[in-house]
Amino acid sequence: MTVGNDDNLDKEIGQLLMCGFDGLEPTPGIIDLIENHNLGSIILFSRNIATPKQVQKLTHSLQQIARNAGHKRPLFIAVDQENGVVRRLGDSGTYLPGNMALGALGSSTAARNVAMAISKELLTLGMNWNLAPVLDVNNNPLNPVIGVRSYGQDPELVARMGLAQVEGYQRGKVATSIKHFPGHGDTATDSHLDVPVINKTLEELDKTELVPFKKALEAGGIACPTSVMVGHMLLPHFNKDVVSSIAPEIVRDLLRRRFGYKGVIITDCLEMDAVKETVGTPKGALMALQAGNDMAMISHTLAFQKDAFKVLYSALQEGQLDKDEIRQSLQRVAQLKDQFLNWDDVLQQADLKTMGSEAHATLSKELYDRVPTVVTNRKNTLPIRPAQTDKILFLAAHVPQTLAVDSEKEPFNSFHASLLKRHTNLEYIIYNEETPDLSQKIQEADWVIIGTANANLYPFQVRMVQQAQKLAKRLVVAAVMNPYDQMCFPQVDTYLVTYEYTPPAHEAAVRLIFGEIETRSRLPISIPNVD
Ligand code: NAG
Repeated sequence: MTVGNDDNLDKEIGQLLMCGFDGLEPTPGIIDLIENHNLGSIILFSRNIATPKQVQKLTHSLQQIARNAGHKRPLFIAVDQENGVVRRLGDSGTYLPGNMALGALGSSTAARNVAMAISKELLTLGMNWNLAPVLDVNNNPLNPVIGVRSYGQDPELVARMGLAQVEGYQRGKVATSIKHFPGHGDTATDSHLDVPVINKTLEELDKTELVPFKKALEAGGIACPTSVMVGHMLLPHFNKDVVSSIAPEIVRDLLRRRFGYKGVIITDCLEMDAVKETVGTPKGALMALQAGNDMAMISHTLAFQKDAFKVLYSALQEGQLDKDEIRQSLQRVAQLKDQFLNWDDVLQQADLKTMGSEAHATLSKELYDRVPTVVTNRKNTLPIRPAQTDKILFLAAHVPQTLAVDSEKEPFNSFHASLLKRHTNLEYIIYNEETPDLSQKIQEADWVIIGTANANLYPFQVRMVQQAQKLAKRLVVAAVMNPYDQMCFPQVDTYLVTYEYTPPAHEAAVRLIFGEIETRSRLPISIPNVD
């Protein structure tokens, strides 16, 4: 394999970066990085994806640009298609359950089938690397960024589901990243906004956080994840100064040496505040490679991406990067490319009929019908049987932003649409901090349905639920994000969870509310204050 000759390391180092850009077609900035800096991997977001046809054209042009610029190997084109609340394909792809919904089903076959279906859609669109699955164990109800992106709080469940999905994606010829090593689950801080501190020793991590990662890395053959993404958490027992993604104690000592991981190690996005606001993004890229990562991710800003290249070129010249290590990283990335990519395949345009195919739609319906969980039904309010003239009041929380990484912004519109299909005497009110008193409407309605989204993080919803619990004739509370909301109103009699606010998850929840289907899932987490 011809990678990493001494004299051309700076010509090759672009293979160790993953960058994103803002546009539905290649921008001058990204073209420059591919043509003049040998940028080897691109990350796409919702901003790059409008229609299947457009995105297919986009990925094809990117590959063509790389080919014409003399790249030895095709580009990796990556995306966060975690499913559930973090999905970049939008309406271009089939909705399939995200991690916690799958955790609630507990079926590794379902998890594998989801991954296989998604890998077909990704490949059709020219994306060959899914930055998934999340292997964080969500054992902190106040976690603002992982939550339903995790399969649950049981490390064994997380491992079982995660392994099935890795296998599904990779069988479908899509590379994976298990993330966010060594575990972003036990923190109440979002690394997009600040530095989460995980004050655990190795022994403690070994019991929970590391279990799924370790099991995944021990898996052989096709089920062994092709890459590990290292998150930005401060683990003072390992390194007091810098976050995990740039700490050699985590990347080189723990992941590479102790676990003996031979695949590609990539950082989480270095533009997140945990890095950007501490060491800075370009320097973060250098520190990432010095710490033992093979790849550094810079998702958004061209100026940072260009500065990172500058920093890396001069580091190579000044001997701040170990050339042997860089050569090994280049080798790992090249090997991964050879495993998944070839020019003929990436330059061919796949049949768009795969997108949202009949088979995928059937899988989606079949799985989502099993997703929602009725957690509490003390007065047997569920299923509801409203008389035609009954008034249903649907109160939906408007939360400013449910998750820094999510894709959808108004969580309840599809819930409302599903209710309306079944009952027209329905009033829909989106409520927030400022909503004037609704006691009269609540008292007058025959049925009140309240939608909450991370009520434990946005407490104005708790007040609304408590008021309705006192005043409503019959009340149903549905949590459409984290299932933990009930910890703030444990006295509520009727509580169900959907694990995500996607249209099919809402349709299934409404089917459950009206008794068209029954609960077939189990909460994959426990709710504090509730037995
Ligand atoms: C980060 C996400 C990561 C994703 C990456 C690229 C966290 C902690 N990190 O914002 O999952 O793969 O961006 O989009 O959510």
